[in-house]
Amino acid sequence: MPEPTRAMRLGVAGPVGTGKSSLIGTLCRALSDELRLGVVTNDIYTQEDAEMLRATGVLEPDRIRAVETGACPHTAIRDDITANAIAVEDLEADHGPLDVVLVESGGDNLTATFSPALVDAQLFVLDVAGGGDVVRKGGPGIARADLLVVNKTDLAPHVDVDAELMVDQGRAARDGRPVVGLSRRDPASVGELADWVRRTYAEFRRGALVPSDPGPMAPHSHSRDEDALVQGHRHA
Ligand SMILES: Nc1nc2c(ncn2[C@@H]2O[C@H](COP(=O)(O)OP(=O)(O)OP(=O)(O)O)[C@@H](O)[C@H]2O)c(=O)[nH]1
Ligand SMILES: [Mg+2]
Repeated sequence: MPEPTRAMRLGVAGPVGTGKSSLIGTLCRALSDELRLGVVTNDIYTQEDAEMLRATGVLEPDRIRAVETGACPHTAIRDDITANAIAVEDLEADHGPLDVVLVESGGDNLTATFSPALVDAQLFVLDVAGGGDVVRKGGPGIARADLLVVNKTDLAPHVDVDAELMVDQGRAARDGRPVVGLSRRDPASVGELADWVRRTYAEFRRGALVPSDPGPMAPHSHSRDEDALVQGHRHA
C-alpha cells in the first residue's frame, strides 16, 4: 500500500458522558509537542464540545472544528459522512499538513460506530460509572473497535465497580484486541493510551493500517414520529 500523505483520522465514539471530549483533551496535551493535531467534534444541536475543548487551551482554537449533526449521531459518522469529511479536509487545508485529526462522535448508546470511509482507526469509550456490566452488554464498538477504553477508573471505588474486572471482561469480549483502563488522573494509563496512538500512527504512516469496520448498529426505530422527523430520517 502506498504511504498516505494526509492526516490519520482517529474516531472517538461511546455513550453520552463517558469522557470522549476529556480523552481528546488529554491526548492533545500528551501528544501536541510531537504530532500536529486537529479535532472535529460532533454534537446534535450545539457546538458545546468544541467550545469546551477550545476553552482548555490544548490546541489553537481554530484547529478544533464543530459539526452540528442535527440528527442522531450515527447519521453523521456512518450513514452520510459528508459534513465530517468536509470538516477534516477544511482543517487540513487551513492548518495542514497535520498528522492526526481526532473526530469525536456525538454521545450515543452502545451501537454507534464510525464508517471506515471516515476514520482510519477508532476507539470506543466506556466508563466505570456507567456500571460494571456494560462491557458484557456488548455491541460492535465494544467487541471490534480498534481500542476499547474503560474510562474514569479513579471513580471505580465510589461507584462499587471493579475496574480491573471490567478491563478483563473487555479483553475477553474482543478476541485479543487491545483494552486500556484510563483515568486522566493516572499518568501511567494516559501514557498507555498515548503509546497506542503513537503505534497506530506509525502503522498508518507506513501504509500498513487497514481501516476495519466494527460493524453496523443494530436496526432500530425512533419511538415517536415527530422524533424521526426532527432527526430528519427514519429507520426500517
Ligand atoms: N473522575 C473522572 N472524571 C472524568 C474523567 N474523564 C472525564 N471525566 C468527567 O466526565 C464528565 C463527562 O466528560 P466529557 O469528556 O464531557 O464526556 P463526553 O463523552 O465527551 O460527553 P458527551 O460528548 O456529552 O457525550 C465530565 O464531568 C468530566 O470531567 C476521568 O478520567 N476521571
Ligand atoms: Mg463530548
